[in-house]
Amino acid sequence: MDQSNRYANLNLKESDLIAGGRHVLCAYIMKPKDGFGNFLQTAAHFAAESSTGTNVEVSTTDDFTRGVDALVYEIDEARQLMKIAYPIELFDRNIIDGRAMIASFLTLTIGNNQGMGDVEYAKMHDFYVPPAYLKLFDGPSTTIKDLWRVLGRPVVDGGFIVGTIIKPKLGLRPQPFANACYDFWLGGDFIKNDEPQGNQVFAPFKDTVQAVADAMRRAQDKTGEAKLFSFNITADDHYEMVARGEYILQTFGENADHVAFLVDGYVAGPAAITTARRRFPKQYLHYHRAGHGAVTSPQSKRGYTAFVLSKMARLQGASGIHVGTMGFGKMEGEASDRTAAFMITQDSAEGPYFHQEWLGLNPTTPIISGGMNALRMPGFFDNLGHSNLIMTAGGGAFGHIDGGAAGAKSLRQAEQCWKLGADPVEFAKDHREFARAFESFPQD
Ligand code: CAP
Ligand code: MG
Repeated sequence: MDQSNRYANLNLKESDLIAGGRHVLCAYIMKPKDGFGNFLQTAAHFAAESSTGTNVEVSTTDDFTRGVDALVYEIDEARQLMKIAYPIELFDRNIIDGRAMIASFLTLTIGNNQGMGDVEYAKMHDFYVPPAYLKLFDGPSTTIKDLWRVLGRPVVDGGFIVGTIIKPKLGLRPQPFANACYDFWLGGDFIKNDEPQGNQVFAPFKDTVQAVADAMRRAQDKTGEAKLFSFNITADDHYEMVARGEYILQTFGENADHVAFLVDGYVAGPAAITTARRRFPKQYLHYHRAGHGAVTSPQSKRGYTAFVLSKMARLQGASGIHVGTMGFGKMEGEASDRTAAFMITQDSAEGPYFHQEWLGLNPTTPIISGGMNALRMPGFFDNLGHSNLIMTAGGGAFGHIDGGAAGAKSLRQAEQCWKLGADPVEFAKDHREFARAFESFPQD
């Protein structure tokens, strides 16, 4: 059934849609399946299935429903590009407070349309949020400024936060885990749980929390510096997440503001992010994106990009999100990763297809991680252009031949070397831990 006469209007101008302020705009790369409709017909069917329609006309349609149809307003078949305008009235809002929800945004824009019989593939590469809808999202309640404040640094350009992930990824019992924390904190600032670490039988959660709290107190006393820990509170059950967060804050006591909460936001979903954001608004909300590659990988032609994931995370209120290493680390990366790192930080930013004004919504920190070590950092910072961020290096710290503390110091020295524009070989002559990184890690 050709629905292009109803769900497409190529006379609509994007500038008018933006000026009208009543539409979310989404850009997709889409390929129709052979043997069905042409590009426009398939795009229109995609818009129908993503808003008010189905595969046949229904008798219950009335003028009002037609008024909230999603509309294809731009296509470029050669680039497989389609842009769809979604009236913001389509998106579900909370009954408790009228706030928006990412679950609804995804259900419509990346929902049934991912499995349509006449669509070979479709992937969202960018979206635009108008002010009337943007203001309904929570946005971040804490930012990197809160971490810089705890670290006793300037809250503007407080600089590079040297972080790690306690490795091995799993298997450490509570005391060896806390010992690794103490060791790293002798040289570093920030430690995170690895994404699967929680309440494994060999590392009971409460024992680990108590041991880490003690290690933090000892490391702070030893160094005279504040230290930070990002605890994984991810769970299927909202009340489990709350119970974990409450126990951590109670145990850390006077150091409660040294604690961030990590949520595996892709696998646990938007509800888990919002649980942490709303129940613990004072804690830095660390969005780990493990699993995102299933849809965001450049190899995937379905789903959405890592850029879109990062933009949704800022809307939801992530204080920081992993944005990849743009090919300088071990994980897949692409040019739009760099765009994502700016989109989530700036108040006025360009995306691959849309400009976005964030209207004062708090920024989200780029968290750089994945195969990073002292040797890979200068190239990475050259690419990004700044180091006002959190970098977590697990192997890059505990893989250092002199241990975690030396690994931490090598990471800090690597950033100093980049900032000074110094020659790494010359710089290494006066910085032992950085020099020993050359013996610890393969030179790419
Ligand atoms: C990094 C890491 C992070 C990845 C996630 C890991 O460890 O802890 O989960 O950075 O990827 O488990 O691999 P290493 P991304 O420092 O030892 O590589 O940041 O791209 O989401
Ligand atoms: Mg990890």
